[in-house]
Amino acid sequence: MASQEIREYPAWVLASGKDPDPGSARETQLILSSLHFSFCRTLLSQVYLPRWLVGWFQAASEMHDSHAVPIADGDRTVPSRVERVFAFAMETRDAYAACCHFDSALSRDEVQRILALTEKLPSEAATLNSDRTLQPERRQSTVRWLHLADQTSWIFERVSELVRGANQARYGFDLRGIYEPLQVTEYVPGAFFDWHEDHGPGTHSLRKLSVAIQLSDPADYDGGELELFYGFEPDRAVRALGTALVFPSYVLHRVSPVTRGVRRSLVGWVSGPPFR
Ligand SMILES: O=C(O)CCC(=O)C(=O)O
Repeated sequence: MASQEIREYPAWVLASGKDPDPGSARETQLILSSLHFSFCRTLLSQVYLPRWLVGWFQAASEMHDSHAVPIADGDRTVPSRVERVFAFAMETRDAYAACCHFDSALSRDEVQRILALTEKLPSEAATLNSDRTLQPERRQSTVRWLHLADQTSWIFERVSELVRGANQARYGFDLRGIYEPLQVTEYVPGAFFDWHEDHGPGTHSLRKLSVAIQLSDPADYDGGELELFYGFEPDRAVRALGTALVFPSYVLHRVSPVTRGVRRSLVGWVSGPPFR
């Protein structure tokens, strides 16, 4: 039936509430197209929408369109498509940065305290993903886990402070807290961690900001560069002991193979409801 057809109209049809071809379109059919909203399009074509809802949609769109920059399209005037995409008010984060760097986030003494606490903990081979698979071709190192306890709470507080600051200044993510133990990673010669994101399926879908703090003196090892990829080429993290990096958990990063000595790092993840 003609009224059931999904027709490919430019997106402004919904925006303006005007039908470019009033003879054949049904008022209850909302037709979206050129922005590839195929999901919405299919959904809307399958359901009956009450007239009041359609009217509300159109009124909301028209209110927005009064601010839209009109562009000429033949003999019609239509709102620009860019304006159309931003149909509802959204705030941009102009201060967004793919990575926040903190000099001396931990003092030498604090690093020593963390290493002393960690020495007593069992060490295990580092795994990948939330199902914790061993993939030595992608990651080789050992890890120890610092759980929240009286002796460790100051470390969690320190990590939270860093992340809270970075989040307020840069990201504005909806964060709820540190839901995983902190990881102390040890890289001996040959150890490395290939390009990866900390974000992913399962529990990792809640990870939003990652923190990595250098626990080794740069003179004590070679290689073991922490690199982040968010532009056109990798960026190297500052190696100085106590330096912290905070970055969105979806940013690609890696640790190149250590060629001499031992590199240690403290890594944490701050979580919140999945990105939406
Ligand atoms: O050792 C580091 O600095 C970073 C480790 C890392 O990328 C991770 O554990 O996800």
